[in-house]
Amino acid sequence: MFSNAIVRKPGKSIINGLTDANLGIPDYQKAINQHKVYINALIDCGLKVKVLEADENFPDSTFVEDVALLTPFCAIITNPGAKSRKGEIVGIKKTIQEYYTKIEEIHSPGTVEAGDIMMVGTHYFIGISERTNLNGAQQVIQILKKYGMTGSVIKLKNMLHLKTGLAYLENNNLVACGEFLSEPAFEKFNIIEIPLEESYAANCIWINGKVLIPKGYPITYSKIKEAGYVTVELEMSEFRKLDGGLSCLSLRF
Ligand code: CIR
Repeated sequence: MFSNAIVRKPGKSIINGLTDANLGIPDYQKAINQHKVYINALIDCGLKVKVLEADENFPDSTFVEDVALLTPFCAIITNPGAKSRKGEIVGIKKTIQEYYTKIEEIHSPGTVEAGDIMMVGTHYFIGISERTNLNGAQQVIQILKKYGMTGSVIKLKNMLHLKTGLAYLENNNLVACGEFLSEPAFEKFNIIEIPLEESYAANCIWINGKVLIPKGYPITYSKIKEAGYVTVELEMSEFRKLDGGLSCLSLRF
């Protein structure tokens, strides 16, 4: 169960965020409105939400998930692989100090973005991607070990981040799409398969028994409902334009 979340409001500079999506430039006002609804959904899931002010220096800083990994035993400040995002760690570190006394950091040449890390109990799957390298993943695994947890790596082929195409919904249920459907490391899970045409919806989040999914993905919606979850649909159009999904917009702990 989670008790807290940290989010950061999108800034006007969101129009300059990194993207490969080809879906156009995000509309600032719409992004703000979608972000407000997102915050309310987190509150409805029982979370106390800390809302950080926008940081105009970092266009992608609303995607707070990437700059820290918050475990029950320690926090890890990452070292983003995207150059324009490296400076985001300064602001998040200050906030995390309000919640954690045990704070670890990833150092160069290691790079890690925590969108590449999926928690399954005390085990963490770490994607090796264009943003997270093996050195960074090994640093994470060493830190996890120190606190009695474990980690293992998964090599990504096409996805931006591991959780772009995966979501763990507890109870051994794993939402998976594309390259992850044939990944041997995930064979032991009950796979909820998301078809390629709805791949964006594979990034959904389990929070205290409810599952938040993006609006407009009917197959995903029915599959997750059929699996027995209370599902909440949220409009994500503006964040999708920057390759950002539901998990990216918060740190949940
Ligand atoms: C980026 O490319 O870094 C942002 N535009 C999107 C980050 C999405 N974060 C995530 O998947 N965890």
